[in-house]
Amino acid sequence: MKNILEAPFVEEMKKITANMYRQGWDERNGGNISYMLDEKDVAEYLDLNNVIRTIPSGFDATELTGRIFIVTGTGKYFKNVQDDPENNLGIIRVAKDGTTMELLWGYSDGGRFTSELPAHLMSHMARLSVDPENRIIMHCHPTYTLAMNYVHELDEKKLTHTLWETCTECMVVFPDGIGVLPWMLCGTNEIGEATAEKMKEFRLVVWGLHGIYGAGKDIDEAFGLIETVEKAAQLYMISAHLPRINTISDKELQIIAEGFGVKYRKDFLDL
Ligand code: 2HA
Ligand code: ZN
Repeated sequence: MKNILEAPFVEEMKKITANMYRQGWDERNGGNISYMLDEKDVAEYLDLNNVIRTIPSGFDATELTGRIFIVTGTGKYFKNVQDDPENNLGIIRVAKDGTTMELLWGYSDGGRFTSELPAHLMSHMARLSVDPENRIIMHCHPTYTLAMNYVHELDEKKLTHTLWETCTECMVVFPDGIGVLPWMLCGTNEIGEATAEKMKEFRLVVWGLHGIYGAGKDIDEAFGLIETVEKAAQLYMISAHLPRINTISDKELQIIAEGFGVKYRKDFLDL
């Protein structure tokens, strides 16, 4: 059996949590990531018959029975993952009943997965239903995106449009737009269900006055989506109070979409 601390998926989780912490998006225990793994990859590092303990999740994820995820721990700090992955991360498998998680590795101080597991697993189900390649759900509190939540309407079309017209690359990176939820209590099955509903349509979902969710086939895709939104939100926040002289027009947004051959939300433009 190979050393789990050298597994590429553990390495990836260490690198991305450290990077996101450095961006200032994951203060204290803010943010969480879940990454669906291939059973055969995990089997090189762990005995899949050795369940350390079982942890009830409080919601039904029967569709994901047998699926294995590496997930950040509740109350754990992104900044600490790199130095102590075994305590701050866990590898869990969805048990047959769909509501129990089998711990295969990690959470070594007796901890458990993020309180946002309902939003994560329900979002995995939603994304897999439209994109079988999806592997990552990522949540964080990017500074400018969040600042924008206080000064911009929390409307999917308006928020997407403002970001699209702020930065040429936005239309290319998230032509499918951004879903938006109003402020809701986090850590609940309700916000999980609402997030998953949006995830059927969007890879990005803003949690109003809280943060953002990104989804993707790998860490680069999920991170790249959030990073691009955050860059555009930063440009918006440092320029929105100044007189606007130039902007990318809807016609130009259409030209970008057609030039790059991306399928975009035409209903989010006013042509
Ligand atoms: O896990 O970010 O949404 C801490 C959070 C809750
Ligand atoms: Zn959060």
